[in-house]
Amino acid sequence: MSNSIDIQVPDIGDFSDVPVIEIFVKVGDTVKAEDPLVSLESDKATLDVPAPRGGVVKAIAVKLGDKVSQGSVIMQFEAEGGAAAAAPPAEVAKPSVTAPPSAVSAPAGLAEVRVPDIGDFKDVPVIEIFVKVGDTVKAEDPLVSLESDKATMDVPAPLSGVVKEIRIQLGDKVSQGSVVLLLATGDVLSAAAPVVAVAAPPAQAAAAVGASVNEAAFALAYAGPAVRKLARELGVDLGRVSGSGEHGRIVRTDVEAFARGGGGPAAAPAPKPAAAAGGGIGGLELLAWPKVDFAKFGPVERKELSRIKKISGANLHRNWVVIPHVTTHDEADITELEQFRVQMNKELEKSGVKLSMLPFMMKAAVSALKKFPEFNASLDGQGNEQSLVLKNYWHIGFAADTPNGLMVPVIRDVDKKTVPEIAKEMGELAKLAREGKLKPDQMSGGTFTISSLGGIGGIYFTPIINAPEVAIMGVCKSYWKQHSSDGKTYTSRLTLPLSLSWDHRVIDGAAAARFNVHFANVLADLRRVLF
Ligand code: CAO
Repeated sequence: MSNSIDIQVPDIGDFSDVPVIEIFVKVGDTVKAEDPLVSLESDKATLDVPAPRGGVVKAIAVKLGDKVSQGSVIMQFEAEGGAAAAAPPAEVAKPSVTAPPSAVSAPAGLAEVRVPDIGDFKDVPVIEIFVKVGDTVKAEDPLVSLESDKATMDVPAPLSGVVKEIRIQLGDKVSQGSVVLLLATGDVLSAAAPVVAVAAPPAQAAAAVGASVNEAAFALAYAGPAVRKLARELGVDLGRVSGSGEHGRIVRTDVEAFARGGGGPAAAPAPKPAAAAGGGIGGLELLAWPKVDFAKFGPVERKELSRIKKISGANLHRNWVVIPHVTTHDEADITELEQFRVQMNKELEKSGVKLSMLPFMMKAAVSALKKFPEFNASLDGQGNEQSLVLKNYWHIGFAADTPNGLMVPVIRDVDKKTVPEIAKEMGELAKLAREGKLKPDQMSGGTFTISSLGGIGGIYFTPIINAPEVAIMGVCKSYWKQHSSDGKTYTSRLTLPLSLSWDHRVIDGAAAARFNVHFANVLADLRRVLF
């Protein structure tokens, strides 16, 4: 009897036709259960497929770039202990994130969702629970958030299903393998679960204060889970490793070469355009941060930075360092628009929708972005391979001030929505942001951001670009300004100060000035939106 078994891609959520980006083994290798076999990359996540059991690799059925889905055969193993030792059904009935995956399907049941590999962290408190019993979740929806002294991370759902029981409470301390909740799954279950997505949206990325390893850069580095694990084992600061894989992805050999003391592609040379590559920023040789005993000079209190502040801080810092920002100031005459807004608010009084200036600005932004498409774009790739991705959709983010810090919800397809529709959605998203309930997909996909301090004050400021976007419009409080077209007669006009920050790698000063003029002209006369 042959004891050869097929190794298949396990349940990988909603992903199908995902390319194989790395193969970790070769024919003849002996592997242990849970050793990574291949790495897959969708547009949302990088996942490793671990060995469901130990054995010797007899054949590899895929090559780099092949597209696979759940059930695709990737390898044949000569199984340890013969075919009779194939994954026992008992293990399959209660799959968990950390359990060795099985390619075998089993009847519907309860999945125990456990804390996945979270590096060296142990006994980390649960700081947020995003779901309740009865909620339906999709694979990769965040379930709970953990916060150590170094990092904040979300545990995503490994499978789709319905939450049956929550096994932890806020403040409970958990480690890898701790059961978080029970999930009732669909008709077909696999014991496998995707390893935590490393290409996770910023909300899932760890923000940190590093000692020898820069945790924020580590979290942002473009690498798969197996490579991250290896980097942890070897004590390699991933943020300083250059990737030799496609699009600058860091592969095993890069980490190994770096650990050996540099050389080859992993020598961590000059700072790379991390915003485009997804990698960390190396090469900044700065003085150590001043260490001051503040209490020597007077009484002090110490306050933890909020989770949002840590995450947004790491992102803002990267964007500010990597992007050559320039800010161009201008002003818009909104005298007529303000009258129209007041009038429309009277007409809409019963609808419950209240219009501020911001939804009108969103419409003006779309008009300007359509006229100047390089503002609705992102840089992709690095070096000679770098190109500009021009987007044919107009999703506008807006900075929202929340008790926990700055968040940027995104309104999709602003071009297709009316001003009251935008205002309503903005109100809902701002409320969710203030309650800390925004989901990652409500903060992703933006093509341009508006940061309005108009309700508060100020005249001009220099907003930081929300990478990978290439421009952001900052707006301050409108004020009455004396205006003259001939230097003799003056009229008072309601004036809105504008501050457009733009990425000088993509945009030139003349284009930025034209963008502002068009934006201001549209606000001065909204009929221009039609052109
Ligand atoms: N000039 C004058 N008044 C303005 C104005 C402007 N440019 N923009 C808004 N206002 C007024 C509004 O009309 C409203 O007046 P009433 O109370 O009389 O109706 C008041 O200011 C408050 O507006 P708002 O802030 O509630 O509404 P908004 O649509 O303008 O903004 C939101 C919504 C979520 C963007 C805003 O509340 C917010 O959080 N802004 C801060 C953004 C921020 O922090 N940016 C900095 C990022 S960089 O660190």
